[in-house]
Amino acid sequence: MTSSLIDQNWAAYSLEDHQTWTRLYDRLAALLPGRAAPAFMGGLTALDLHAGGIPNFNELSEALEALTGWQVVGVPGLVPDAEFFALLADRKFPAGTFIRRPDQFDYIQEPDVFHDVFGHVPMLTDPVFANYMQAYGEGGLRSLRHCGLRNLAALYWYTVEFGLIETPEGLRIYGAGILSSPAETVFCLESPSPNRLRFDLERVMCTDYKIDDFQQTYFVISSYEDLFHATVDRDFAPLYARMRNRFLHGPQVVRACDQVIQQGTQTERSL
Ligand code: HBI
Ligand code: FE
Repeated sequence: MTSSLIDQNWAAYSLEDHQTWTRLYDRLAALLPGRAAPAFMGGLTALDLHAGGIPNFNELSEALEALTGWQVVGVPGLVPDAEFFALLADRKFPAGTFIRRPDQFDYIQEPDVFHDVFGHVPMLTDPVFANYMQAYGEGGLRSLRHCGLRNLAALYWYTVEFGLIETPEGLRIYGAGILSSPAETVFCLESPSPNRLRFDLERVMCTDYKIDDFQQTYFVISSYEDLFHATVDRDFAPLYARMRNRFLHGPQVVRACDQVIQQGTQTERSL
């Protein structure tokens, strides 16, 4: 397999690049207390991620490796599925090295260094979540042989990117797609619009999702242990055979068998 890995070339970032990081960081940091999951907040602290500028991947990897054995490696953008899964299975998280332009401040489709590092890397300090990410990579490689990629990708979407977790203090965010967006960080917890449903593996894997707007449904896990065991203790082959790479439910649907925490009004959209 050819490799997409590139050097971060940290010294080449401009002052404006670092300032974009700082502005994004400051805006998110003010919103995180009481909204982000404790594991995410702990990760920010443990890795000393701060508003000072774009982190150096070598230093970040050293700190992360000491905690959970993960590393952060540079990529130019989206990498092919098989390579993406192989990297996760090897406990290497591929992070985009570029940063969004100032005019893309609120929304960008390709994962940049802010989304990948600020959004994803803190959760990799949690030992159980770190194991889930590796298991996801291993499952991803198997999904390619079973034509299950589309259904497995929905699992990534509704957990790693847009997941919520229940805590004694209330719902909290652990999904990187939310935590790198100031607007969705507030919307996902406070808006009456989206559904908030209890996580169910098979339900999630056959649910379609929006990639260009706030989510219409968020799935809530009870713990990272539950999420890990729901996936590793399970043979996905029969699931893939049943689902056949198709989605059965639209992104806004609430079903009679769902465990509903809150049924959304579906009245708010915005990006
Ligand atoms: N590449 N850099 C990068 N980041 C991703 O999240 C990513 C990817 N390639 C493929 C991919 N995701 C999908 O296969 C998964 O989301 C399922
Ligand atoms: Fe992401």
